[in-house]
Amino acid sequence: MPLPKAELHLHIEGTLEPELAFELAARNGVTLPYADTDELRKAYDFEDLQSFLNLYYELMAVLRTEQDFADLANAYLARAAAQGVRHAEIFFDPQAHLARGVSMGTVVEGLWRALGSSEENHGISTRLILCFLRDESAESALRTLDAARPYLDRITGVGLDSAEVGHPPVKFREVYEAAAALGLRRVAHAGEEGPPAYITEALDALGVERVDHGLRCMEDPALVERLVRERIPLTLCPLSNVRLRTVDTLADHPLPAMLDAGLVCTVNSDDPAYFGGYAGDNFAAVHHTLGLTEDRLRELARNSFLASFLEDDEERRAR
Ligand code: ES4
Ligand code: ZN
Repeated sequence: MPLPKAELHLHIEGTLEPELAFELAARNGVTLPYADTDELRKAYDFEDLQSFLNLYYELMAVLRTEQDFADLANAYLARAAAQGVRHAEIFFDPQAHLARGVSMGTVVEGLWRALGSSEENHGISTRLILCFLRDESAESALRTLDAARPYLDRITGVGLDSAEVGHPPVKFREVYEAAAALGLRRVAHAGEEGPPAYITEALDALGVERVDHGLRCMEDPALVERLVRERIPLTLCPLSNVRLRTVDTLADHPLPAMLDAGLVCTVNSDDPAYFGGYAGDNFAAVHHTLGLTEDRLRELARNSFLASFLEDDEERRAR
C-alpha cells in the first residue's frame, strides 16, 4: 500500500503522456512534428525550464474538446490513485488554450467531467487552481480571470507559472488582489529558476499562502527563517528539478537540509509525463537517493494534507 498523500503541485497539461498525445492528435486531425512516441520521448532531454516549456506548449495542440480534457484528467487520476494520491490540487493554464481558440468553458467543463466523479471513480478529492502565465501581460491575466467568472464555483485558487526569470511576482499584484476579492486562494511558483527575492515578493505583493518550488530560498537564511516561522508550505518537485537542471543530480537536492531547517516541505510531481514520474515515484526517489527515513516520508505526507486547501473534516477523511 503506497503512503496516502496529497498532490499540491501538478500541471494537468504536464500529465499528457506520449501515447495519449498521439491518440488525441489522430482524433482531432492534428499532425505532430514527431513520427511516433519513441521519437517524441527523445525530445524530453531538457536544458532548462524554457526548453521544457517549448515542448509543453507545442504538445497542447492536441487538446481541443471537452472530452480531450476529461480523458487527460482521468488518465492522470488513475495513475495518481495507483501511487497513493488521495487528494489533488490541479493547476491548469487557460491562457495557453485560449490562445489556440479553445474556450475557458471547454477546458473547465472538460476537466470537470473527470474531477466531478473523481472521488467515486478514483478515490481522490480534487481542487482546481487557475494559473496565469507570468510571461504574458498582467492585462492578459486580468482578462483571463474575467473569463473564469462563470466557473468560479469550480475553481479554488489562482497560481502563477511559466518562464520565471524576468517576470517578478509584483507584475501580478492587481490580478492577485482581484482574485482575493473573488474569494480565491493564492499560490505562485517562485524560486524555481528565479532568485529568493521572488519568493519574498510572492508573499508580500501577492499574499500567497503556499510557494510552488521555493527551492532557492536556501540561498537566503533570513528568508528560510521567515518561511519556517510563518509555516509557509513549499511544494517541491524533486524529479522536475533534476530534469530541468535546477539541481545537478537528485543526490544534490536540498530537501533533507530543508526538512532539517524546519521548512514545511511537500513532495510533488509537477509535470509527471515529462519528468519521469508521478507523486509516488518522487517519494520513492527521495527515499532511495536521498536516504530519507520512513519518519521523514510520513512527515512529507502529513505536510501535504496540512498544506492542502481541504477543510479540516475532509482532510481527516482523506488521510
Ligand atoms: C512548469 Cl516546472 C514548471 N515551472 C513553471 N511553469 C510551469 N508550467 C508547467 N510546468
Ligand atoms: Zn510547476
